[in-house]
Amino acid sequence: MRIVLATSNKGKVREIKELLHDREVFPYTDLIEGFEIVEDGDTFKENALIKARAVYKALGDTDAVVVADDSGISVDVLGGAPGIYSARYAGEGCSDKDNIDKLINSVKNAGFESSPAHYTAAIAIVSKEGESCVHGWMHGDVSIFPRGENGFGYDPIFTPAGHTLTLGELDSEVKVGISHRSKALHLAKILIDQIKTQRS
Ligand code: ITT
Repeated sequence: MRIVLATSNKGKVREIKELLHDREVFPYTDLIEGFEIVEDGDTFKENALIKARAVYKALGDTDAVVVADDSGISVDVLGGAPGIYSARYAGEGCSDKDNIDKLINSVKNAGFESSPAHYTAAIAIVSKEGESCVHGWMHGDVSIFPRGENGFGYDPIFTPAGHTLTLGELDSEVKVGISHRSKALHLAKILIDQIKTQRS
């Protein structure tokens, strides 16, 4: 059963492939030309479903099982920002570094050096059997002092609860064990297995 990832974020592809290592997984851009998907939902769930539906439709392969991830970081002292706007916090087409710099400035301007924060991942699955969506969260703190180069996105400024190193410093296996994406994918795997059983 072919699982197609509706994402063009290389960091997500790397992590999802690692977590679904025992299955046949392709980023959709290996199969068709990448295209822009307007993520105009109000929640992680809505945006994940928008991406999964768009890629399922574009593939034209009714047997495909399409998996999309919509995720982001919510910072307490910023009232939950950037949330669903995490990828484009510093503007359309900005880099991870631009986003980190903007987040650091926002936390500083609010008068803090750190803040409780959490990552959310919504994983949507779209196939001919129907649509579903599951979530996972990872809690911790963001700090205005970035450390480490591992991971992607906001990882150099995020220290997971119970750890002293940032996700930029921790090995990828540690992140896989505790991340929002891993937790959501654990649930997604159960749904993917149900589809497989239904088809056999
Ligand atoms: P696709 O829509 O193509 O999947 P994207 O990067 O635009 O890629 P999102 O709209 O879901 O994806 O935005 C997610 C952003 O949230 C991502 O770009 C990071 O800035 C941040 N993010 C999500 N998960 C993260 C993680 O595990 N580590 C660090 N940053 C993360």
